[in-house]
Amino acid sequence: MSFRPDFLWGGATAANQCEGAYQEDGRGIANVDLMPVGEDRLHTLLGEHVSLEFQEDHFYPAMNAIDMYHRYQEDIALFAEMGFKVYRLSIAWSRIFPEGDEDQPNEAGLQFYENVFRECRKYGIEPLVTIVHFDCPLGLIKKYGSWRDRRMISFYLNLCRTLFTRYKGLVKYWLTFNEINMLMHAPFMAAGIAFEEGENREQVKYTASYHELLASAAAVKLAKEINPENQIGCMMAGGDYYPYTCNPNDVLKAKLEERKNYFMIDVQCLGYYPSYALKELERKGITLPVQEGDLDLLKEGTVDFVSFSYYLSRTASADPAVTGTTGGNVYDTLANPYLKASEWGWQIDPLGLRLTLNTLYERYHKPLFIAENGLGANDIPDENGEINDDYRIDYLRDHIQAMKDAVELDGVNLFGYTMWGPIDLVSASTGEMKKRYGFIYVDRDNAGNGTLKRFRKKSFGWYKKVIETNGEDLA
Ligand code: BGP
Repeated sequence: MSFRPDFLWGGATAANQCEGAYQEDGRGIANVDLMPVGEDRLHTLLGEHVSLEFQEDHFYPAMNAIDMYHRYQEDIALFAEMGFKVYRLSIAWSRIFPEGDEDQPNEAGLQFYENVFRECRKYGIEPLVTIVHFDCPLGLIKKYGSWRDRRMISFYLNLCRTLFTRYKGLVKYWLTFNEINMLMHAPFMAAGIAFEEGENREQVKYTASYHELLASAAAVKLAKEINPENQIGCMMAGGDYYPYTCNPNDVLKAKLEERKNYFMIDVQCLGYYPSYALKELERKGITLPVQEGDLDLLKEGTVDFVSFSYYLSRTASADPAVTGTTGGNVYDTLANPYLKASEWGWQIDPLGLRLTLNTLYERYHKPLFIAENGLGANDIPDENGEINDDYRIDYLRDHIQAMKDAVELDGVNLFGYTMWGPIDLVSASTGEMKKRYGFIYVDRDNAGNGTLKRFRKKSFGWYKKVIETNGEDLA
């Protein structure tokens, strides 16, 4: 057998992309609610000219999403039917602390997640909880400017303390921040940073990321204090960088690009800022607001395991004459002529997953978990209303084979896989519904029309068999 017998197979979602019910049971507004579909989405997620109020002529898909808030029982039953061992989901921070800085949590929000976890447990599904999957309560953005302000650490820790205490015995696996490096690429979407006129954006991003790293380290310590059984991971938007050619300049360029993504999880895994990052800060004239005790905290709060999302590899060239970019998870990359791409331009590279697993394992020697991987496609029901998504099966089969190779041939320690979006949900980058990832189809379109009815795609039965055979039968 390639995969360990207790390998955690499952799927991953994020609160704002599936729950909806954005104002129900005391939930507050968050950055993720304020990202409209259409041409204003991109600058908003980048933190430029962000409107902190809803605008009448815009459609905000997170408001209702796929209404999982009311349908979680039906959805978890479908996950259980596929044999899920794990379900990765996130907490909407503003359900628990509607403004973000209250002393006391909102009981209705806590009860909702307790119900969800109990529902998972009913089927023997292990919940894996992302504490923050991009969201930040609007109150914290307006009052403190979000993660630029050090006080965010204590608000975040309030949330963590509440969750670790309330769900002790129900939840054991936690991720402190989803795709933590995304803060550097999409600061408003990933961390609620709306830039002000004339401010030094690089400084803001590095300060905010410093605060998140301190918060993450403190959360790891707290989780262990509350329950030594807790296992805490970091989470990175992953994918190796390839040099465009074997010209050493391209090789160097690829390494430099890669570091921009690694420096944050380097801190979470190693417990200190790597020397290349310190040099980079020095060159840029950026200072970190270090206070007494911070560096010890980073050392004491390293993670137990490393999780990451993998959709694509990236390519870098030192030669400005090499142009031709293609879409990628939020930010573009040079197109790799050896690879095909999805309808959204994300290049499909299963071998890149094996390479990335190896890179991460060699870098940190910690257990690995693939927290996201999948294919966004515009599924069209056939004349019988069925979705024959063989393209999705092919994509997932090739990626699972690659991770099998990483385990079997390279000896990588991998303990779980949650594909992204087991049920169709709102796309983070575009806000579309038609960019579908699921095994389960949801009847809803980009404008929010549809019955919200769920039905199984062809890939549903395929994944069920993969789980049943612990990844042995991928046919
Ligand atoms: C990751 C996010 C997810 C998810 C996924 C797919 O960056 O963690 O929230 O959405 O990408 O991206 P998209 O929805 O843009 O297709």
